[in-house]
Amino acid sequence: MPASASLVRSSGPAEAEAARSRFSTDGYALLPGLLTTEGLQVLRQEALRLEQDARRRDFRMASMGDSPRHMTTLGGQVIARESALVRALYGDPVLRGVVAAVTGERPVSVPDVLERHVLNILHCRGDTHGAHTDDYPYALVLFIEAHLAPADGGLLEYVPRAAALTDLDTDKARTAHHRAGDAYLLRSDTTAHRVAPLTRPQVCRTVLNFAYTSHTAIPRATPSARELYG
Ligand SMILES: O=C(O)CCC(=O)C(=O)O
Ligand SMILES: [Fe+2]
Repeated sequence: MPASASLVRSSGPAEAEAARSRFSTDGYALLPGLLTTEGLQVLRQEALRLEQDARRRDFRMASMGDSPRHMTTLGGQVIARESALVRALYGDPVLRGVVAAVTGERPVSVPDVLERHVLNILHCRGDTHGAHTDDYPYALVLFIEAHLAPADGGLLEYVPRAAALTDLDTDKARTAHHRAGDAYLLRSDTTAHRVAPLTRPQVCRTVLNFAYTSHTAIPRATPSARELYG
């Protein structure tokens, strides 16, 4: 396995400062090209291997305003067992340094392995990861496959400083487009967010979501993770 430091690019001071400032005002920060060319290649292979164990999910989530889930997922408990690479990357000091620089807090592994690192795959027209907030404060989302132009759907939609899911349908909502190799950090427990439906067939959006908590976070558990990844 390659040293995980070679998989992730650490940012320069100006870039880190821009991300920190954006995160503190909006609860969102883009980390463009966080994965190195090698990192993207290695994680792509790993995701393709892990995808074989992933499960199709099509339901509405009652605890999140009945928002839809049409996606294929693999939970952290399987990934922890099957992927030394993802386990190592989740704990990688360079990656955690990026999270600490942007959030201003030292990231701590979430206690529930199911939610620690998950794989989310959208690959059919209409696939969507509907409105929700996460159980833990920080989500670092790494883009593994993103064969998408903005018009193809799959945009992240989020509402800065608002946890009410209904705000996603107002003009308070923002959108963000990402390419393979990009990442973003989201203040995911207090920022309503969702992924817009794919509008075309033969496009694909695969992400790895790393959840982190902090020593100051108030523990909160909803049934949502077990419904989507259990
Ligand atoms: O795919 C994304 O951009 C969002 C993922 C997400 O919100 C989650 O896994 O909780
Ligand atoms: Fe989320």
